[in-house]
Amino acid sequence: MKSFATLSLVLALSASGAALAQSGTTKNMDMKDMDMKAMPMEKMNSGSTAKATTHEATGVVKAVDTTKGSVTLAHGPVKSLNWPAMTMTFAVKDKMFFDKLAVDKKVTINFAKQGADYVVTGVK
Ligand SMILES: [Cu+2]
Repeated sequence: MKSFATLSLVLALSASGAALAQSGTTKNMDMKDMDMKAMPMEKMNSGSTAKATTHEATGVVKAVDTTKGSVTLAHGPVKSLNWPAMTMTFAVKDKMFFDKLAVDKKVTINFAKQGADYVVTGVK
């Protein structure tokens, strides 16, 4: 009888020990799940800060408007923005870039999104 009591006590202890170990494992798994859920959020955050980064496009100048401060470019795909090739107008706030922008000239520009505009930040 005494040995049975000891055995049942050992069983009870090992059972609770297993339960503790299991809850410990579950906790770790929850934390891993949280980490995995947090990762896309980090990507989204870095994506929103990426708006301030500059992009590069190579294309042919189609039109230049020094008064309005804009250049129309038939540019190739822009991978960093998932853009296909297209013809579009960029804002040119720094007038010195017009020295390098002439109709029918092939250029590589750097640009950044500023509000609703894509602004030229460099011309090669
Ligand atoms: Cu475009």
